[in-house]
Amino acid sequence: MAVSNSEIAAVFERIADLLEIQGDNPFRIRAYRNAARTVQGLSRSLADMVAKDEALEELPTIGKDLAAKIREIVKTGSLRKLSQLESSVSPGMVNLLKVPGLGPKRLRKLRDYLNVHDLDTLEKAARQGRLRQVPGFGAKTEKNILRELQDLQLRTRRFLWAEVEDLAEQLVAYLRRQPGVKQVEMAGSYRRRRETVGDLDILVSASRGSGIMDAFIGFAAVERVISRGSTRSTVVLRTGLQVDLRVVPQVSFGAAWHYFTGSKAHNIAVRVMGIQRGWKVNEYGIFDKEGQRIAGRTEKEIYSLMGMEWIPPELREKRGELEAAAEGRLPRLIVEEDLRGDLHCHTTRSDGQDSLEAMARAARDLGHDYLAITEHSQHLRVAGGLTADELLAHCDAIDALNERMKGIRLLKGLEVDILEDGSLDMPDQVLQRLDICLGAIHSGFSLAADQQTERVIRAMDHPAFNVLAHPTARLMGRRAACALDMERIMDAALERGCYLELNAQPRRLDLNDVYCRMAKERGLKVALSTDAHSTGQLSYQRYGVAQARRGWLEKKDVLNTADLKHLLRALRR
Ligand code: DGT
Ligand code: CA
Ligand code: CA
Repeated sequence: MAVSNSEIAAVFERIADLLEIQGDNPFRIRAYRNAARTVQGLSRSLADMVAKDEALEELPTIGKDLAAKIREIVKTGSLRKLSQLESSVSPGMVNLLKVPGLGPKRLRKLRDYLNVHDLDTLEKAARQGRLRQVPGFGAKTEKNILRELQDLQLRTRRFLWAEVEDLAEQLVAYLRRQPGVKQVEMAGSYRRRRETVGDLDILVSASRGSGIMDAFIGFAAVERVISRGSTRSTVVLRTGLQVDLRVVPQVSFGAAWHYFTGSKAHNIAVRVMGIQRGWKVNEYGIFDKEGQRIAGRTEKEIYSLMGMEWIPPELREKRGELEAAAEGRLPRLIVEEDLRGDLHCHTTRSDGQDSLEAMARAARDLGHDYLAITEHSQHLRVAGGLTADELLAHCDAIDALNERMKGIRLLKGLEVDILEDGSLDMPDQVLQRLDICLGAIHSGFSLAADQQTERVIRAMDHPAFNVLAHPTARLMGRRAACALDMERIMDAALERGCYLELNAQPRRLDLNDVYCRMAKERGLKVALSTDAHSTGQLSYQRYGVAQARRGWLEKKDVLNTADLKHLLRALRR
């Protein structure tokens, strides 16, 4: 089976991590990270491009050297360069890189002073209060590291939803192609669209003697088999992702699908409702007192027997969905087609990989009515942030393209840094020229909750401010959310006519589901934006929509479901 783009991106990320530990050249490290991002955001399969002998060198950020590496990965399934690096860096050190706030420089210091060489020795040193004795480390850092270590343990072995998407889709398609197979469906957290998944759960119904288990174990991305039975098998894929496959009879497929979709809390609540009616509810169906199966073939049967509408999987977290379904007041969840445009993206003018025109065309091809161009401001130097003059020139370029190009309207925007005192990193008269102003925290992540909240509210006081971009600044698996009083921030946004973003980048998905719901309940609209850094990433809207649905959002709760006229009106404060 072909190597997926995600697998190639993961190889590049890993090389960058290892080089970083070795203290290699920062430009080289960045080149690998940029390449990983390009690969992840591509709309075409690299394996396909290699098979057709297309020029990979023409992709942004991919030079001759990286193109050769991609070919090697596609053709051999591995990369010699990575194996060499892996054997020269200890696995303990590699793990330490996962601790947020511990860059390679600090890691080397801890190694030299305290002989910290893996997570265990780090934890021990922190507990004994020895970290604070190292120059540049204090008691506060020590406490933060201990907290991060606990978080890390909770997070281990979970994958971003988007990271497993390719493989999950390929595996399901592969299983559906097997002879004798009647139905194949994904269940578990993947189907509920949680932002991360622990493992994949797949259900199959197949005719007797179909050999489906052999086919499953024979899937090319399988690395090892953990268990193998006639109705259940578990394997681990090359990426480390575990997959459970269960074979269930068609008469109880709906019951099994419901059961293995979860969540566990939702299931238990459904079972209790059944017991109250004198029924038995399990993965084989709903059974009456005589033991007769009274539902089980479809999920709809199960819910309707309980007197409920069918509940979309994204809502099955026992957060009031059963009551809502019983009373016929489930939300009409937003779908991708409701979105009319995108309010956050970057071009080559700051740290994006595609030109202004390419981004505009790609957005138009997706059917968008509008696209906001929102480069960084100069405080964010590493991302090519713009000065006032540069932004004004960029606005001219956007105006000129709007003149020339039909079928989409580009909005002049900016993702301006919110400085530590809450002021915006751009003069007022320049901000006035914009159609939309996003504000974002890109530094000072560890301020105490009070200060951080004040900082954000002060930024929203600025009359040009429209949307708080990726509000908590979290990067899943890499950086914890900023401490913020989100209720206060939402109230302040409402008072000022500002909005909060739901950033659709798979590692951000910020706001999370709970905060989306909190916004909806306050009547605060959310801007669902991709923050695309390439044309391919404009389709990340699907990740944002999934998170929005988990947060109970409907079309009316999302700012960019409005047409251009109403959007512009909503951006006027
Ligand atoms: P994950 O894999 O950690 O991202 O989360 P899930 O929700 O996919 O959990 P997983 O893979 O352990 O189990 C899949 C589903 O099976 C789960 O969502 C609900 C169901 N399930 C598992 N264990 C139990 C249980 O003890 N009781 C009930 N009622 N359901 C369970
Ligand atoms: Ca699972
Ligand atoms: Ca499982």
